[in-house]
Amino acid sequence: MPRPIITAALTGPVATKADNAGLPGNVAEIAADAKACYEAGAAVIHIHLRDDQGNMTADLNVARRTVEAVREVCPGITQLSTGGLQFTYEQRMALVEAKPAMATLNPCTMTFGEAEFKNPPKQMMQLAARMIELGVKPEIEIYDTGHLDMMLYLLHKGLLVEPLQVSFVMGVRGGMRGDPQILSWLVKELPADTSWQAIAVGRINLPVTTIGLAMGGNARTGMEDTLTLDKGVPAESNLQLVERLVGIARSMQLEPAAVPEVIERLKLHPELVNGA
Ligand code: KMH
Ligand code: ZN
Repeated sequence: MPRPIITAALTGPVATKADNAGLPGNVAEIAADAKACYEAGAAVIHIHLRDDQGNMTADLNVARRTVEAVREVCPGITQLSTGGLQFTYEQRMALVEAKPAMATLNPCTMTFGEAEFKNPPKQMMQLAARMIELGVKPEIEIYDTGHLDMMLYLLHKGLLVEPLQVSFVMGVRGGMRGDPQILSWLVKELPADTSWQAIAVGRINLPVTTIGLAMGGNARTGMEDTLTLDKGVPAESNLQLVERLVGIARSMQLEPAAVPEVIERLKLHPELVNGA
């Protein structure tokens, strides 16, 4: 089995320090968490931005400073989210201009709990094309089975380049549930050489993550995906969640993939990993 690529999702688009005081709340705290999680085995650092006042933001200057701050403290691969629910698509698209090594690409519009997650096809395809121009590797977020067909359509149109890097996001109200049978069907439909992980939101986070690892997938954890270690037990930090996940992987004799291996496997743009 390939070594799993571990991603630490540090912040997310919803939770704040009021929900869990361990959440990083500004650029410096995000960089510090990135370093700690990298040292614990996470090769990829998935980031939703926070400004210096702790606000969620899609400010390109904050994006540039954040990518730079993470690169300064560790060689972890920066993956910026373009998925902020509260920003316009234009603001979200512009974030790739900060030239992270990776950024998310959400292929379809959907209901997202109480919110609408708008990913209009025309602009989403412009974003995919711009990512190819810049050499930013998309992390394609699949929340439902039809999103996989959209991804295959983008590949057919030349708007995605193989190898694909896919997250199956399960458990969002409005998307697919965290069902291992759905996951095994999705994995079967992937083009050869696709790298994938199962992300599960909320209560099913740990079982679905573990099933994904056991099936040969990558894995993600962090305070974007869960604020608790167990029912009623808040997670203290992103580091604690990454250490737990790395422990689960190692208990299955799966050593996390190191950054150079991830660069090679995902064909990442070397200059964007090390800083242009
Ligand atoms: N927040 C997760 C449900 C993104 O950042 O673009 C999915 C996610 C998407 O991580
Ligand atoms: Zn995210």
